[in-house]
Amino acid sequence: MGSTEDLDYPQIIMQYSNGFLISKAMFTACELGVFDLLLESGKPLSSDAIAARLGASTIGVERLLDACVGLKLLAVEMTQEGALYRNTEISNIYLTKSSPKSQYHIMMYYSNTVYLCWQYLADAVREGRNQYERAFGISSIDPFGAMYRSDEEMLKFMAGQNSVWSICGRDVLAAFDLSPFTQIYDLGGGGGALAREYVSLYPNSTVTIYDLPKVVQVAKEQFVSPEEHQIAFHEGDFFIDSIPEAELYILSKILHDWDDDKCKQLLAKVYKACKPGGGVLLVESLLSEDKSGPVETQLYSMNMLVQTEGKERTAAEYSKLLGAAGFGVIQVKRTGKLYDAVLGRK
Ligand code: ASE
Repeated sequence: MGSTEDLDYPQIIMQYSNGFLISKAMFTACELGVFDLLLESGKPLSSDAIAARLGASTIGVERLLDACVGLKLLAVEMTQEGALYRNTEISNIYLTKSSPKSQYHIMMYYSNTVYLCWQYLADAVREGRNQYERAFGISSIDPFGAMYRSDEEMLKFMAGQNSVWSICGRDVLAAFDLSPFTQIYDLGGGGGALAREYVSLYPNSTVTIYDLPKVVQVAKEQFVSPEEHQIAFHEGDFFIDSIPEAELYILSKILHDWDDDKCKQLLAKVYKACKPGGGVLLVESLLSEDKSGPVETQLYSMNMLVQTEGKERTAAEYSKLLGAAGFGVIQVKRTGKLYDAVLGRK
């Protein structure tokens, strides 16, 4: 502790330098299906068996498995037949595709899309704008046009966003007693995982997912079953088309995509549509008032720079935007998790 060794190469600098190696090792094990195979198999497997089942090289797979053991994503036991690998409990829950709390899809989005954008972080910082042109050779005038540049990209984004709500959804929806509201619009509700959490927490409610037509189409086909009667859909662009009347509007990770002007425009439209006594629930990752943390939120804000027109904000900044649109009583609840909740009342 506190030796000159630490000063030569402090642990914190080494950890940060190696951060992307850690992410990529975990993402790659997910992508190749290591955790799915070990879950399915129900018994520990050798690197040879895993390589064969994954159709990958033994040399590569062995190295990946050992790194996962070092990262505590796998456990290894030595037997007479050699090393046998198995999932840890955390890997079973979060890294397998089929688990209800799977983070597989958000990891694939990070690994294959976010990662490419971060290649141009220096350019984003110099220019103060997103980097779709450099990263993908496409116009960045409409950030969601760029993010949804193909059906495959859109699907990856929707699945990724959905996976976040399987772990954070309940906390943000239970931050306030929303049971007085029964008619809800989830603006930009995408794949519907938050809507699903909502109707399960508040059984008397109906949630309408308002999103772009192509998003709604994919949500109906791939994410929400027609048996989920409390979830409905509305196709439109909330900046251009009208917003129907409701008691509560959810804007979950929407305002962080846009600059203050666009946020004010959208909130003013929501205020106009909102029933008296109704409200708007913002679900966002809040920065502390002096912006000194949390570090995850600061990093997300960098990501908003490379991918969108927005940024992460403080509770005071969101309150100001809500106030400018006409919303009165504004309450803030920090959940202690990644996403927080801000409620404005009309
Ligand atoms: C958006 C959310 C995300 C727009 C682009 C995004 C996420 C990744 N890229 O609204 C998920 C949240 N994660 C981060 C890093 O913000």
